[in-house]
Amino acid sequence: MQGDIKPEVCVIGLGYIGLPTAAIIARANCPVTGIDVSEKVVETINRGEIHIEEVDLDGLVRGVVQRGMLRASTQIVPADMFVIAVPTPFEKDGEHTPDTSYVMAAATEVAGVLKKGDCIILESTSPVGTTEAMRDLIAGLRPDLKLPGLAIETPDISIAYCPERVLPGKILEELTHNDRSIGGITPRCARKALAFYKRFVRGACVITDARSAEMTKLVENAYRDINIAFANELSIIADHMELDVWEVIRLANRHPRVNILQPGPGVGGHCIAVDPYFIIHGAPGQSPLIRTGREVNDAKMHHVAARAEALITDNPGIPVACMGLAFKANIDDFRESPARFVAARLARQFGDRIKVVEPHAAKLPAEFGGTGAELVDLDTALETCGILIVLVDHDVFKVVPPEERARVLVYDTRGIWPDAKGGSPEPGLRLAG
Ligand code: SAJ
Repeated sequence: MQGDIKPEVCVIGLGYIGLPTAAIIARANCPVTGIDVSEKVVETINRGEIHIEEVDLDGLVRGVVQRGMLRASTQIVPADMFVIAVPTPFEKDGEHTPDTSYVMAAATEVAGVLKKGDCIILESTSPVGTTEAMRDLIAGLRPDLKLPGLAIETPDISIAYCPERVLPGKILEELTHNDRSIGGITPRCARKALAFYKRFVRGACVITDARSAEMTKLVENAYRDINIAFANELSIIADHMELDVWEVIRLANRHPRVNILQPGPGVGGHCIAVDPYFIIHGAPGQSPLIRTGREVNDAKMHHVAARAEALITDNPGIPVACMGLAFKANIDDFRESPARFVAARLARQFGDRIKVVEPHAAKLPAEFGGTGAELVDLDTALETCGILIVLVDHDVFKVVPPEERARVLVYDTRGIWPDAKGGSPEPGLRLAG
């Protein structure tokens, strides 16, 4: 753009969303300061290195740091645009109450350096009303500034909610190409945020209000949770009726308007298993389906663990391989993982009979300590274990040929080996569901 003045940008929170976002804004030639509470994270990024695993992120960060477009700091700095990408976990009350304290802490920091004309964008997944609550907090801290939606005069500051919807493993591609909701507290705020996102987003940027944008993000993940719950419930029904759930889903999906997702050992990660509760918390009496979806997916994890326990107990002495710990295929993220839950429960019960195969892990997580379970590579597991429990559909597991798993018992919770039901000369037992 001719005569284009690049805004100075401050991205607060340099995690799985904040760091890639900071890097692609810097790539669009806006100078970015990334803020994080961790000294270690800040030092790592300032060396041009990264502290998280994500495809192509290392090269991008190295490049923008070397060009001087991205630097990290523990201290907030004045800027024109502030992008807040901090975690929104649950409170520790056991009630799945959303904890927005990190968002409010970030907003408090921003308030300290805010000047007329600045724009604040919240990206963290948040309960409906959080953006307005953040605005109210800033209004209290900075009575000298006119905040949007509180007075009829033209506000000094713009505030918007603009959620991301990227998939781990494809973050850079999806940050650039996905459509985005741009939810302004007022239409003027939305227009200001829109002009900013158009600098680095190639997908459509759709303007709305902040509350609708907050709800949209939650609804997307609740929708997926309920659809996975349907698949998981089908798998338990099929198990009860002695049907092959994968076959039933494959056939049903040939209907032009049916698209059933895949059953698994439950739903993991920090989004799909979390965000539906933000809706439930806001409307507890109005959300029975969303609540039930969560319950069905959590129950599937326990169903799988119980099924595996029965198989191992019925076959005493045989070594068991738990295949996978990650919350989904081909990633190194073990947080909130149903596979990890199942494997750890089996390790506590069956001790050194349990071997864990996880190509993305250098060691077993802490809860395996003292159980006797050990981390082994895939070849060792295939050579020494008589029971294989498939918990994650990593590509490297999918390509194990039938002859390498012919004389073993298989409990395949992901349906990665459709041939295992009788395709090999000495067919392995295949338990679905
Ligand atoms: N899963 C199944 N069966 C399926 C699909 C997924 O059991 O058919 C399981 C996975 O194994 C995993 C969990 O669900 O345990 C979640 O995996 P995912 O790939 O569905 O989603 P996430 O958590 O990696 O990312 C989601 C995405 N949301 C949607 O697809 C609606 C992503 O676009 C969001 O940006 C992300 O949540 C987020 O940050 O909110």
